[in-house]
Amino acid sequence: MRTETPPTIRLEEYRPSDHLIDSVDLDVRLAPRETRITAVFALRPNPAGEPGAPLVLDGDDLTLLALDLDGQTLPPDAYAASSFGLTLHRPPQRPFTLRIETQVDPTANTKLMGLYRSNGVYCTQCEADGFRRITYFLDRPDVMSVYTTRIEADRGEAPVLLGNGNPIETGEAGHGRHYAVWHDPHPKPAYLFALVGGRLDTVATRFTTMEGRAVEVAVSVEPGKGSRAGYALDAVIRSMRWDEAVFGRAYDLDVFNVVAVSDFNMGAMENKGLNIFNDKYVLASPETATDQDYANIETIIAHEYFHNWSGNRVTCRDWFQLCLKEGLTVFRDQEFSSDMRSRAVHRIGEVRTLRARQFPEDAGPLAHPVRPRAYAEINNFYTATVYEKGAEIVRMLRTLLGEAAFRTGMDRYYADNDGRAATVEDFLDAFARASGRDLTAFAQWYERPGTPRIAVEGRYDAAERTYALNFRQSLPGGGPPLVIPCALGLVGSSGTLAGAVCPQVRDGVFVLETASAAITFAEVPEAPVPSLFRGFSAPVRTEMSLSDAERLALLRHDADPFNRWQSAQSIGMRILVERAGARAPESDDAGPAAQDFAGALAAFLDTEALADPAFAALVLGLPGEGDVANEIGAEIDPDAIHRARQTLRRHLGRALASRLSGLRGDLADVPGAPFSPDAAAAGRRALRNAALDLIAAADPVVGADLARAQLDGATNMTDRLAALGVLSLIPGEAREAALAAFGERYADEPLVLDKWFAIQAAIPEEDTLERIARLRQHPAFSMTNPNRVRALIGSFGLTNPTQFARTDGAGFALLAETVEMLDRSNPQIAAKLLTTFGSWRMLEPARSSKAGEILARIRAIPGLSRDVADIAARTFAG
Ligand code: B3K
Ligand code: ZN
Repeated sequence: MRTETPPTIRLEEYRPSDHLIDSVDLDVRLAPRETRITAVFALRPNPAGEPGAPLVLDGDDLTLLALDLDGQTLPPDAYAASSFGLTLHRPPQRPFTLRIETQVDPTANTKLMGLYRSNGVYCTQCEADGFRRITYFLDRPDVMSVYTTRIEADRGEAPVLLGNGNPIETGEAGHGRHYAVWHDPHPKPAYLFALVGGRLDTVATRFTTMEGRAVEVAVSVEPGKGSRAGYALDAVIRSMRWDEAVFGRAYDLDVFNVVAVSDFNMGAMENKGLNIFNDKYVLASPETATDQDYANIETIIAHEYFHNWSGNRVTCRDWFQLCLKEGLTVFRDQEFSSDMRSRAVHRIGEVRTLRARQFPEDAGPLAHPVRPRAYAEINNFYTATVYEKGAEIVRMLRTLLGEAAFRTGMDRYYADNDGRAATVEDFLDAFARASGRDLTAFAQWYERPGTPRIAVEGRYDAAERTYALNFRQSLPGGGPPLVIPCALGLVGSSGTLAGAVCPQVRDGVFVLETASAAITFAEVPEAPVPSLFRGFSAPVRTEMSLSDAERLALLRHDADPFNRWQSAQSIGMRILVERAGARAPESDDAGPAAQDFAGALAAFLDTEALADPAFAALVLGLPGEGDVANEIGAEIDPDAIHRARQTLRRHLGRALASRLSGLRGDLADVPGAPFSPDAAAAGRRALRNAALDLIAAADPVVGADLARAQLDGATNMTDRLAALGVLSLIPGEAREAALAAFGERYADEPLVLDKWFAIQAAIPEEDTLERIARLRQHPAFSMTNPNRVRALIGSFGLTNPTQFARTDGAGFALLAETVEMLDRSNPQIAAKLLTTFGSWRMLEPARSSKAGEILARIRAIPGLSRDVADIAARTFAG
């Protein structure tokens, strides 16, 4: 591990590479401990670079075995090599060939970056800078090359050999070894390189593109798990079809491979023609996967596939432009999932994620613009801001330009930048030209951190029949105003007031471009309730003092489902914030506002629950404890928030009890009916289980009985896990017995055990720390598997606020110990875990001072990785 302070890399210091590599020929001879890589590069000086500059190749933990230039061995004074780089002091000023032989140890590679082994399967992860752990290279996304890869391995150990592009040759290599050669005709940056070698089961099918290309589509998984790969395979086909229909983008190779491995740092990776996945996002069966798992698989399969155009065909000039591929591709996967499922329900889910993950990031010490301007460690910038807020920017662009101009702009972006490494400016330029609009002011969204606040006031003039709205925007850091599309409408006593007109509102959208603005609606027959930011048309916080009665009117009548849900959330939030702020004790009675709220929910359930169960389940779901903490924003007391939420859940559970059990009956599965993971069936399960949760909150005895019965009779993991989750919150023998039985039943199913670890880590009780200590000794737990660590330790930090932020500091200490331990083997995962401290300064003083002490202790650990040192420094400083 290197100890010197790494330099900060800055956007304004971008310079093109002094050299280019047109082609890369690799010969990779796989072996568990000594894999040898022979790389032949066709190099030339970059006309846009500095003439005569040295050639500085990146490396990371490499052993150099041999080096020659145009077939000639280089004299020792011509170059300098270490395991972290290779420099040719005076490279030729003409095209030349460099041949480099390196050796790596895939078995010892616990960072899971570069070439490593997962359960015996050789695989690679190169984004952002893992290729330099395979060979020396110009490891930057604006150096694009055509790759040919020969992969050789022991046939018994690795009968399946996969690479980027198309397969062109296979054969015997002697001594029980064989090889495959893959050629990828599309120039690409090194971060998209991949190979796989191992024993794998494959399911496959064919897809013919709209251009008539027959594509072999395959999903490969660890042996014995092929029966769980079908849903992912189908999701690939639906993604291919959708990208053709909606964006006019066809696949461009003869094969498309997805491979699932069990040790993976993130969700998946879009390597050209060879997407490699965390198996959590591929494997699914009714017995092992929840509805959420199915939905995640569908989304992530689509996301990685869509990168083939938004990321691979058009890639990023440098890592500051990461949102160019990630924000855009998240937007594309969100649209896909919305088309596959319920658009309204999906949008609510997107916004919940944004608020739970991105808003706190944007309000804390790790806040950064969607396009950051500086970084010390790029792997720490694969954030909710770059991904989720990045997607919101693309969505706003579509709202501003309209569907047609947006699509024209996308086409232009692809046409102008195909095969290039592009920038955010290139992206916006395509839309500006397609629409004739000046997007200079809009571009500020990429540059400014922090969530804008929009304060709104409304005034009705009965005599004039007008309604005036005043908007005022403010950004945490100050600065010029942003361009903010606000989709809106006015709602009257029986629905949207369609006759109300306002010249500044076009197609239902008002664009706020100045620090403040006033607009007036005419022909308003009655005092309306404004429905603002319909569909969450901008990633902002809205401040408007509506009464509960007005919010309930929106819940009843608004044409916009998002705002119907939002109004229920806002009422719940107000009650929770008030009780938590007053440090109120837990109680059976949550007060008069909660009574009205329950009454409105009862009416809502009576009229709508069966028509759209998925939506009803969302309306019933109160804001989470983290959401309430974010709303309070200072001097947070997680225990007070927990008590407030318990009180309101109990109150609603009691008030709605008979309806909730009625719904559970109405929504019961037909006995013997086959399982379907589709949105309609999942929606019924969601409402049934939301009802169970509230019933149990109101009456733990009844709840425990129902949950036990559901656990025993469940025919799918969604129902089983929901029941276990309910039981896990009711202390006693029954809980312990249920947990033990579940653990035994799924002892050989690591992905199911992850759910079991996570449920236990979330128990809001004093002895959860001891429980976690016990679970760390469980035979299935492993510190080297990122999914296990995230399930047990990560989810403790993210989903158990009362125990993570304990006043004695023991919860923080558990995270810190894990970070310290993991930093030695897998710094990326360690750094990610450490980000759970992001909101520490918002805690009440007793807790924040403990968190501060522990952060200071982490910072002082000698030899910290760059990943962890960077997060620790920024978290502490902010
Ligand atoms: N592009 C990858 C993420 C790589 C993360 C590197 N630390 C997956 C994705 O966003 O599709
Ligand atoms: Zn992505």
